[in-house]
This record gives sequence, structure tokens and C-alpha cells, in this order.
Amino acid sequence: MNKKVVVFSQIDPDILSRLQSMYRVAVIHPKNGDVNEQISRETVDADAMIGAGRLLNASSLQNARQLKIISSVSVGYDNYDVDYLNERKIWLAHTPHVLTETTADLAFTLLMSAARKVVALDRWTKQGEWKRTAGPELYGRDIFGKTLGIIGLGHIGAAIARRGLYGFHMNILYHNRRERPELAQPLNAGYRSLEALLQQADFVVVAVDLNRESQALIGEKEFSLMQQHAVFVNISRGSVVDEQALIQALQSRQIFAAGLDVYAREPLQTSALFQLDNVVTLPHVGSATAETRKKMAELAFENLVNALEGRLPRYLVNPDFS
Ligand code: 8YV
Repeated sequence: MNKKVVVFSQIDPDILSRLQSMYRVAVIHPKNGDVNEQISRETVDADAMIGAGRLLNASSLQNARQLKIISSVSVGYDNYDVDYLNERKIWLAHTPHVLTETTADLAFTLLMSAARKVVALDRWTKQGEWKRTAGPELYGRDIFGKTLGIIGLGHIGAAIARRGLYGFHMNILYHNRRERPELAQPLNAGYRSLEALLQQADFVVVAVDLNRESQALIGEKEFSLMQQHAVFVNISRGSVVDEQALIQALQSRQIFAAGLDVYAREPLQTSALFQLDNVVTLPHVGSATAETRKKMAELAFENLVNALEGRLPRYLVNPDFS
């Protein structure tokens, strides 16, 4: 009997066809009823799962008794209970590197849009408000030559910093759990405590993974340390930031503006953020370009096929189940 793959979110149609030509495939879709029920039912005889954007843990995977691999179409793996997967000896694969530059592009898009009030000005122009030249209330903040603080200097953080350094002659600071001289030195990036970075940076960009230590890393106290002209950008995960504290900081103009791609709850349907003109809100699209989503799907496919065909996938989160 052919091996079985459960596709648990929308994936690239070419990859889906290739999977269907090689394996038995079940596609989970909200239009077919409760998603968790579909997962429980379809994973009973599944060998592999592929997809993104769904919480997979002990309760959703209890029936998946012959599962060998979950291949996530994402670099972040906070949606998966890795301790449980280790216990069950289920591999978790992900898609690093292929999305680094695209996600850094989006971080810079948010930084620039928030600093230069791009969204508010677009609305102003289209609504026919452009009767005279834009006044001080519509002025933005300079980017060129300012200080960029990166919280989380990994591959994506470093790619954002490179844009700041080479494109905008920015002075780069970073904060990380541990110093990263190999990434920091070429960027001339200075290590700072979180507090010092927040006090000194004109632009603060959060690019950490979500883990126990980064959960609620930025809250009321952290926003109070930032400069009043500071722009805050989050492209990592919403739970790294206390969203209420951010809303408060934006409402009271404690900081100048924010650019967000991620939220504590996604998809975000209603929020006090939507009433604010000093925040740019995007729907978690850091890696969402045609080219990059294709590369992610191909890499996730490769990881899955390698595991099912008895080879070691290239990007395993838990290669030794440890
Ligand atoms: C994913 C992301 O595509 O890779 C990640 O970790 O955040 C995105 O690029 C997204 O999580 C899929 O839902």
C-alpha cells in the first residue's frame, strides 16, 4: 500500500500534484468541517504531514500512530510541540534560508511605511484631501543615518541589518540571547542589553524566534524605554509583544509608529490597532512572494520525500529526537 500524506493547509498546486502522483494524499480543508476532526481522522494511517499555520500537539496528533515526519512550510516552528514530537519520535522539518531575504525586505517595507506614514498618506491622497501641501501632522521621520536596533540577530535579523547598513548608512545595534560576533562583525553591529538597545535605537525591529524566553519579551516597561520618535517593527511572532502595551504606547504617542506583520491571535479580525493611524498592519506576509513561497514549498516537499524514502531530510528541527 502506498504511503499516505496529510496536507494540513493550502499548499502550492504543483507540489500537491507531485505528492498525489507519489502517495495517497488527504487534504484538510475548513470547508469539509471541523479541521481538528479531519486531522484526527486522516492521520490514523498517515506517514507524513505537510503544511503550515496550524497548531499540532499531543491532542491533535494522538491518532497519528505511524507518522514519521511533519514537514512545515515555514522557518518558525512554534506551532509544533517539539517535546511531544521527540517523545513520539516524529521528525519535524522546516524551511530556513530560502525566505531570509524576502522576509527582510518586508521588515524594511514596514519600517519605511511606518516612518514615512505611507499608508495614511495614500489614504489622504485617494480621499481627495490633497488640496494643499501636506502639513507637519503628516511629516514622517528620517531613516538614513539613524540607529537601527535589531532584537534577535539570526539570519533574518542580519539581512535586515544589511539593508540598514548598506542602503541607509544606519548605525546597527543588536540584542540577542548570546552575542553573535560572526554575524555582527561584518555589520559593525554593537551588542547591547535589551534596555540599552531600546533607549538608543531610532528603529527597533523584532526578529527573534518565539520560545519560552522570547514570550512577552516586549511589554509596557520596554515601550516606556523607547524614544518618542522611535518606530517599532515586529516580523517575528505576535506573542513576543504584549499587544495591549503596544496599543497603549501608540495611542498615547509614547512611540512614533509601528509596523506589524504578526499578532498574538491570527488571523486578526478585530483589534484596537485598526483604529490607529500610526500603525501599519499586514496579514503575516513576511515570506509571501510568488518566488519565495514556491521555494519554501519545494524545500518542504524535498524534506518530506527524503524522510519517506529513507533518506535524512536536509532541515530537521529534531534530527536526534533530543
Ligand atoms: C510562514 C513564517 O509562511 O516561515 C515562517 O515561520 O512565519 C511564514 O513565512 C507562515 O508561518 C505560514 O503560515
